Amino acid sequence: MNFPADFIRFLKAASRIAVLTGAGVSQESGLRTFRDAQTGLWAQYKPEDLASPEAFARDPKLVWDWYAWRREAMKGVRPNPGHYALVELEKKIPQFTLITQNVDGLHRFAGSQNVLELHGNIQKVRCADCGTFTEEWGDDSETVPTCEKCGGLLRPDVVWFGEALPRAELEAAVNASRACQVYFSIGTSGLVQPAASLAHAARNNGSVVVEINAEPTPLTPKVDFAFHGKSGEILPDLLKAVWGD
Ligand code: BV8
Ligand code: ZN
Repeated sequence: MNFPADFIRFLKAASRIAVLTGAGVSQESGLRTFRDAQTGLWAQYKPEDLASPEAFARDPKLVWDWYAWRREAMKGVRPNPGHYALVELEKKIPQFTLITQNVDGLHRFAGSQNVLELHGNIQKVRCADCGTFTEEWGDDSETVPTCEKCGGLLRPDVVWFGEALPRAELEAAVNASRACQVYFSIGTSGLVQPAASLAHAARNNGSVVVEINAEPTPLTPKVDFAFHGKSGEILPDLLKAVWGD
């Protein structure tokens, strides 16, 4: 991939960079993206219909099983070159904030340090009533495991549609987007709020906005630079073009 000279100059001079990633950066690790069709038993369901408090209230077992299936599908899944390129980028930039919508934990697994998980983490489980986190739970296939402390139902520690994002992470993400010199939107369709609005906070603060995505999105017409292709290929190319490694 060739990068424009002014883009390379911006990056070389940048000391404050914010990055928002979505499911697209995990696609080359073998994880289907949020809007890819679901497979097998789950093909009949739309993720948005399962990832909600209403769905969990209506049929907790169905929702619990869906997350158990997704956790199972993640076993053996490893970060790809795109994740590792972001680890390298963080080492080069004094103030680097990695904001992710992904719940797969692959950025931390790859070695990224300053990661804001806006939508939680699918590997973590908490009590729906008292909020107590738990590392292990019964695997009774008939019922949803319950909290040892209060008997409440356990649930994945992710943000469902209609639920508020974790305040500290969202605040840090907004501040990073407002303060950065360069903002990257990588592997996200830019449809989910409020994550999608971070790019506008960056634009309003005069940041250079860059999109790296397999296909155009509603953000594409508003960015300064758009690179369409696989993030697992473009990001390593970018590191090479700007820093030679
Ligand atoms: C909230 C965790 C309020 C769960 C997720 C109407 C208008 C505007 C907004 C709304 C509306 N109605 C409702 C809302 C709000 C709603 C929302 O935004 N809905 C959308 C769908 C319209 N938002 C919420 O409900 C949020 N909460 O607003 O609360 C509130 C406030 C105070 C108090 C109470 C309530 C909560 C949103 C969080 C939902 N949880 N995940 C789980 O995972 O099970 S979101 C889910 O979608 C995933 O986290 C995912 O990351 C996220 C976004 O999807 P993407 O990451 O973008 O993935 P997608 O598949 O869409 O795109 C992938 C892209 O990658 C594609 O473009 C593809 O081309 C590209 N790609 C593929 N391969 C590659 C690639 N790119 C590069 N390289 C590749 N190899
Ligand atoms: Zn409890």
